Amino acid sequence: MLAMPPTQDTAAAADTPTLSVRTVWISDLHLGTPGCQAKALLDFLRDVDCDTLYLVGDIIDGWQLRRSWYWPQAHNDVVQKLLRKARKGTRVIFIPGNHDEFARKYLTHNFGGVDVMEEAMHVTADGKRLWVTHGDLYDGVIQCARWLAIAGDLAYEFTLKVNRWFNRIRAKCGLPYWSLSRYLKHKVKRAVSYINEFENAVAREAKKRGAHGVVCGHIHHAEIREIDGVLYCNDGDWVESLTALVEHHDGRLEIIDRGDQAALPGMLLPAPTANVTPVGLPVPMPVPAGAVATTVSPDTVA
Ligand SMILES: [Mn+2]
Repeated sequence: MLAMPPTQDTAAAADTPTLSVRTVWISDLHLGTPGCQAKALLDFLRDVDCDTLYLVGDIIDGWQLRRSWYWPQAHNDVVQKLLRKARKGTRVIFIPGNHDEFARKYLTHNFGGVDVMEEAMHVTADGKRLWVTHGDLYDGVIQCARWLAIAGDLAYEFTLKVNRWFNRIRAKCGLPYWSLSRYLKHKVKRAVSYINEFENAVAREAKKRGAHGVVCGHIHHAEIREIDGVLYCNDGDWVESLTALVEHHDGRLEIIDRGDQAALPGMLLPAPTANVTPVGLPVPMPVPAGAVATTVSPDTVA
């Protein structure tokens, strides 16, 4: 386990949670990548107090860390904050995703108070049974064409990078933020049906398990809606949309959106960014089609 740096204690002592909820679900933090918005995430973790915290996959990005090591202090701070919550009595459950599949070797283990589980069945205060899974196991591309998933991941990373350069130039010209990923996603019909298939598949699986609903991540698009009688909840991500799913003490579910706190590294822009875009995915898209874009707003989906 990582040692806690001395600065951390002082920082942690200043914590004054302003939001008290029963449960928090976050996923797709992608710690270990430049895309991870660790500062905004840390602020959120400081603000929230909960009985149970689910880390719903793609927490640490093993795929990218293997390619090149990237681990700034802020990412350490996030890990420390999570472990601290576990020490202070929050039940922390980690359900690995595809980017941190290395952790699947440790299912049923407990590390520093964090339980590692393949999936979980959460019961809300008002008795709803919610099946919790990252979702990649129901993603056809990841299951059937791993090389394609990795290619899609590289393309996504590249698009984020291009997007940052592009908007830096726009900012210098006094133009507002414009999301390349969002543009691409609307251009790519296959992305829409791909997302649709994913959502339907996890909803079907939840039904099979006798759950009232499902909580997942993976596609980087937060949403609560009903699919064929199943409550579909996606907690979004901390790369672009900066969202979490919470359960209030009465069992009510809500998406917390910290998108207005997005910061693009190295930019002088005040960032209205993630408001505009709950974008894309680390998700494996057929490559030429603009591997980037996989989210879609409900109104564009049949
Ligand atoms: Mn994933």
